Amino acid sequence: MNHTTKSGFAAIVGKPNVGKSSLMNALLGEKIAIVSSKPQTTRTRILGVLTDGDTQLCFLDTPGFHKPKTKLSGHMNNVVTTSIGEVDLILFLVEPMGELNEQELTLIETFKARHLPVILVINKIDLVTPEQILERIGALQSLYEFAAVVPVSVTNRNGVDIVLDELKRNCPEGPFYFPEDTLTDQPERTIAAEIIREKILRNMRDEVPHGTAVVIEKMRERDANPDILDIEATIYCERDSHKGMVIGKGGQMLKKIATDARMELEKFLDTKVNLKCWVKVRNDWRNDEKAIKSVGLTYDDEI
Ligand SMILES: Nc1nc2c(ncn2[C@@H]2O[C@H](COP(=O)(O)OP(=O)(O)OP(=O)(O)O)[C@@H](O)[C@H]2O)c(=O)[nH]1
Ligand SMILES: [Mg+2]
Repeated sequence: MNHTTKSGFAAIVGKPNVGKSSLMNALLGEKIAIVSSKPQTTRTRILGVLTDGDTQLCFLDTPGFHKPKTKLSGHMNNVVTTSIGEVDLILFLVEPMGELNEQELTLIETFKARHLPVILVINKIDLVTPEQILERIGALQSLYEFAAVVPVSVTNRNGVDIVLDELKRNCPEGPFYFPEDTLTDQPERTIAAEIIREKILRNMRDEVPHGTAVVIEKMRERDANPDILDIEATIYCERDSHKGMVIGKGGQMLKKIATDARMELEKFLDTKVNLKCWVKVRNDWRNDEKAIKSVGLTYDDEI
């Protein structure tokens, strides 16, 4: 068979909250990465695979690149720089307005060192005027020679197909890395834990959700009724006072989080789910290497 295929890894990078995970989900047409209005939602590298005709694109959604404040955020930033070092292409996401921050300028310096094709995605254009978009494009093009510049609104699904065209155009030739029906390498347990964490992020305010981690203790079809999947999860938080807030008055907050999570889990796993969540305290776990490891968040060098 003399049939040329294209395949490549593309890292999705940018500062926190610019819409990286939203864009990956939109490109894949499936939600595999959680999304919230709070910065630093994504904590690890999330693989998403899109096989479209002769091209296979392997996306690495990464945590927002930021000024690290805890050991965990150091790990998160490492995921970004390592990913940039391992891919064929970069999708660099920026907001449509405001100044670029120090971390974004650092990312651009990293691109220069790697000589990779970088597709600049200006996201959230639904929030600005066409004049502001043009101004933004000009300012960014003076900093780097991007392979393409695509203004996008993931929310309105505006421009997402153009990003896909540019990815295909810039993708190198090569054999597929994964079977054609692969979507992600995340185990169902990991996705389940992330869905619960997303509901914590969406239901709670301030610093509490950032200090939580979710571990699935059990995920099993019920012996007496295999149509029901029993899931047990522990929500770790970093202080006693946070535990109280996660549980809420009369257990209301935890109930809301668990109900929201169960509904999405049932849709995602296409089965009835019985979800039990416990809340435990692990003091200042985000600065404790052992604890970071035990909740599965150490940075792993391998794809
Ligand atoms: N107005 C607007 N909001 C958007 C758009 N795309 C994403 N968002 C919102 O931006 C917020 C952040 O989205 P995420 O996809 O979680 O951002 P991220 O870059 O992955 O964030 P981190 O994982 O924290 O680095 C969410 O509230 C999204 O709904 C867009 O095109 N327009
Ligand atoms: Mg994200």
